Amino acid sequence: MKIARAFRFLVLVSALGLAFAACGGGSGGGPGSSPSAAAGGGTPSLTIQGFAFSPDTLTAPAGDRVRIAITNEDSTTHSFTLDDGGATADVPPGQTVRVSVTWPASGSVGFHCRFHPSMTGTLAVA
Ligand SMILES: [Cu+2]
Repeated sequence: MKIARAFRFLVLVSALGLAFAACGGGSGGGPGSSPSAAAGGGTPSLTIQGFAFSPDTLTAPAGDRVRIAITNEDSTTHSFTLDDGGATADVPPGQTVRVSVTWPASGSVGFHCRFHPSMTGTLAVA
């Protein structure tokens, strides 16, 4: 009984994951990589549009390893770069890039776009 319920939940989560993947689909040939990493408490997402991060603040528990999906809806390359240098990734126009980030132990850490320093945001401890 319990197991059946858990299984159903897993199926639902997988379906959601597929829907997400389908959404981001550009011109075919997408990465066929396994979406199994989604099993760690959800993947927060950031959208870049109009030279701004949305939302500009993400929260997670202190010290968590979190995978963030960043989608660039502008027509120029942006980046997601932690102010403390802990992670960086370029995000080409129209694409979604996933970055693994270790959340700060306390307080918050800023992030920015290395190409456009006026684009900023914050990772805050929940
Ligand atoms: Cu930028």
